[in-house]
Amino acid sequence: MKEKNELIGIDEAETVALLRQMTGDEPVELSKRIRPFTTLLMQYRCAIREIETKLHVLNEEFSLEHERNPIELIESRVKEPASILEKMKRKGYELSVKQIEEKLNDVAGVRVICSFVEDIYYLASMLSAQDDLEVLKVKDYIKRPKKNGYRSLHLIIQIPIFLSSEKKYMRVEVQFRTIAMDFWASLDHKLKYKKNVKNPELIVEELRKCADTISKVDVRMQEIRNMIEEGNI
Ligand code: 0O2
Repeated sequence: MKEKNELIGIDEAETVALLRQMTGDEPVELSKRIRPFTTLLMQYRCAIREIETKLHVLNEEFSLEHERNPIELIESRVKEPASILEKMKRKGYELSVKQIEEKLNDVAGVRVICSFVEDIYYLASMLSAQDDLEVLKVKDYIKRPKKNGYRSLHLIIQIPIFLSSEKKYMRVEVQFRTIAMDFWASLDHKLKYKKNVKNPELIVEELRKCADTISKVDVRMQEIRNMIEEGNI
């Protein structure tokens, strides 16, 4: 029976068969060769679980104290093998498991969709303050949006996972954004795949304008919430 490794989302037998077709190597050899890669992906999956648990704890505690959830949704993924290989090639890195681990920050990704902009900074600072992890890099695309209008707060976090025979530090990219920022980013992502767009500059400019409008709505929503909490309305 064909077994799919649900945890890492890779069908190992299928991958081996594909590689065999491409290289003509024996399945046993190939299976041995891809094992370090599938092991690495499993470890990233475990690191994601650690981060998710921390976020759920913060969400539970906050909702008990404030009677609302700061987190709307958490979406996690381990980057697809094809995207990993594409990024390694694009950046000109040597293709090896060691280099993937050393060079890429976003093999493990956690996206936290928040209700309000203030919730993003609250959660990010609570998470960053935890003493079993280290924040390696912060990219604040909310305070400094990308030229195309993209907004999110990105943290590269290093967190330990406890395996049967070792403690290993893994990197996870955590993206925080509001529902509105997520709405924009997912449409932007879809539109990027559209081919033969006649006037790409115009589309880029229109998308940037939409991002600015959405950002104003986020600010207004935050103000309304503050008014309600202060009892002014
Ligand atoms: P996917 O499908 O989400 O994995 P780095 O070398 O990692 O420091 P990089 O990769 O340019 O440099 O990092 P950056 O700028 O922090 O962006 C990484 C991720 O942020 C992207 O991952 C997207 O998820 C998101 N992102 C960044 N810019 C944009 C944008 O303009 N539009 C949208 N929709 N998302 C964006 P991937 O690997 O591109 O894709």
